[in-house]
Amino acid sequence: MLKQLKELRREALSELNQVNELRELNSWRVHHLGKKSKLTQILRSLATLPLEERKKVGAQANEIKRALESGLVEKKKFLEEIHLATSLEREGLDVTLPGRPVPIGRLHPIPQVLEEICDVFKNMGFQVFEGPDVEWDYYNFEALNIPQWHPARDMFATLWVDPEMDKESRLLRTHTSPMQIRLMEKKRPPIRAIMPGRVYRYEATDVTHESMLYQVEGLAIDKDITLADLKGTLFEFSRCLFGEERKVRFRCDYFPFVEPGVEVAIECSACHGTGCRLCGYSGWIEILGAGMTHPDVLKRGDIDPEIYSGFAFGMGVERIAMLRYGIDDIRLFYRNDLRFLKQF
Ligand code: FA5
Repeated sequence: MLKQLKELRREALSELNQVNELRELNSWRVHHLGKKSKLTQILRSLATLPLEERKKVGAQANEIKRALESGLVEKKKFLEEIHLATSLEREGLDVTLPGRPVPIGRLHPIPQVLEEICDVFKNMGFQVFEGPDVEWDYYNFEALNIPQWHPARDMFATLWVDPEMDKESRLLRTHTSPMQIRLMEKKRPPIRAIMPGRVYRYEATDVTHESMLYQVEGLAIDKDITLADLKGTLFEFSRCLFGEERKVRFRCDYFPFVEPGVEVAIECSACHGTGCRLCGYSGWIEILGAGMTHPDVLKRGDIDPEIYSGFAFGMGVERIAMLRYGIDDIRLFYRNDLRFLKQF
């Protein structure tokens, strides 16, 4: 049994030497000093041995137990120190390292162009007003001479808030023109206002169409306002944004809330008027609808059309940004590709 104890001691201490981790050390402890270990079993069997042998074996077994226990304590201390040192090294903060640069954010190109547009009109004496994205049928359609039955409703593919439940017919505004009525209800002429905001259309996207876009509505009401004032204002706008050289086209168009109505297009920036995919091979990109405010619309705003006249326009900000920066696909603006957005 003494020989067996000697072998046990050698084997245990040599295994302890190999241990490199605290988890392994625990397994070693269970194996060599635990209740089921050989050493414990020998210690338990001492009572069955004859007295002389019991003394010798007992002394040796206890000496081995103490040696293993002190080996365990030392090894544990050693491994804990190593563990602490490596985690300090890993988590340590080197205050001498240079700081990491924080990337500087920038405005998305659409708000940038929106700001430019607003500045041009502010310089011409227009004030800025804003209104709700969720609008009533009355402001978006009825008050603009587009009653329920009117075919012009088809011009605006509408997203209704809840067509089944909502008896009051709320919708996501399809254009910024409802702001014309809201403003007339609040302000008396003379009015010179621009009203920027988001509008929504239930339509498929392509290179020049998005389902969510920004518009800037313009409204001027005063005595003796004429179509010449509208043309002058829009030509000046184009001159400020696109320069003297860029061609502007005025054409008749129909909107129920203006009479007469016009459509304004700018020479395509991609092909300079020769025709390309972007402009549908026409050489022009339509940027806005406009016209002289319809007398019935003025009346709904409680403004006397016998005394006052006005003009209004509604322009697409994304289309203007495309022309400004020579971008040939409107969908790039909202794809959130940083490689694209970082260029502005
Ligand atoms: C209107 O929205 C009228 N409210 C404009 C108006 C205002 C007319 C005041 C008369 C008086 P229209 O649907 O054509 O009109 O849109 C105006 C401009 O918004 C267009 O010229 C175009 O630049 C832009 N636009 C319209 N639909 C889209 C779309 N799906 N994607 C991108 N831009 C669009």
